[in-house]
Amino acid sequence: MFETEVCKILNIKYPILQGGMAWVATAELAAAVSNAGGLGIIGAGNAPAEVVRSEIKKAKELTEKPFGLNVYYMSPFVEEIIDLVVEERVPVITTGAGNPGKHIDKLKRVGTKVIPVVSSVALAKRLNRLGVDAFIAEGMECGGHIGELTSMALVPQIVDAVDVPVIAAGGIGDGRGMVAAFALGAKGVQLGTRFVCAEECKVHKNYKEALLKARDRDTVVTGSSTGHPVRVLKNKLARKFLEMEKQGVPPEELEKLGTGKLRDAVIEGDVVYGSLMAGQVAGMISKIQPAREIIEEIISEASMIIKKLSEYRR
Ligand code: TUI
Repeated sequence: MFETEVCKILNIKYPILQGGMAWVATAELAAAVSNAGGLGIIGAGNAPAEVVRSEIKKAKELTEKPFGLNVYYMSPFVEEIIDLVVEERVPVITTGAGNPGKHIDKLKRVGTKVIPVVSSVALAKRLNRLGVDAFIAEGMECGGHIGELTSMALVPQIVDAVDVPVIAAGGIGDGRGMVAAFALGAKGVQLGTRFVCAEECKVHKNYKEALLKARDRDTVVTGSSTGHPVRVLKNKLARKFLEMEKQGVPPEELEKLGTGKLRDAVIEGDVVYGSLMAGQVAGMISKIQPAREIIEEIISEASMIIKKLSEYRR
């Protein structure tokens, strides 16, 4: 069930990807997702290549299945990270916050699948011509660094613009979201926030508790004025950031306010002055579960929904 082109390209059982979240998506989480039949993805974030190398090696010890690495293109270490991907023969990379165009040939030569995250049709069209393997269309319901369009509007427009499979991300928290994404033309889904609440995710317990407590309107977008909008759970840091933006504080100063705050939340458990990146689905996540259970639950919900929907045709 649900064996789509995405499964074939990535050599996985279920077309479910775990977002490659900086600081959050470690080898343990990625391996657990891959072992459960999805694609686990390590988040390189701004980490130096040697730190990322040790995560890749750990993932290889924990799983025989394919896994991915998310390469964050605003990182100062992008070139070293790409060399590392080639050296370690990482099976798949997803790329965020930039254009991976110049690395595609090099990666294809060693068989690494390249899946850019896009939030607009223009970038998708450019990368489509360079021969990427698939796209992740990321709506603004996502946590972290986001674009402007909602998944509902973005996904079908990306599907129409490219000739490789599209994976939907943003606003997907369960089997209902998966079926909705498939209705829009997606051949796979990526979830971030739900996997932060996986047992194997090693974020500080305060971060998980904040997610479990969150309600529908508890995320906000900070940084719209700096050109780097970021969705986070509301807390003192987010309120201070928004207040300073309203006062017209210059982008450089605002960027300084955000530096290191994701680490403070993930590692130190600072839920007051840390950056609690989270998607709009935070309000529908109510328990900590093993990654395998999350995946199996999503698949079984999705199959039941499709069965029910088919009754509308009678
Ligand atoms: O990258 C993400 N989400 C992220 S990165 C992140 S780490 C961070 N830490 C502190 C402050 C800010 C971020 C947290 N969440 N998503 C992938 C994504 N990429 N969404 C949108 C884009 C994107 C944006 C612009 C991709 C390409 C692009 O422009 C490239 C071009 O050439 O036009």
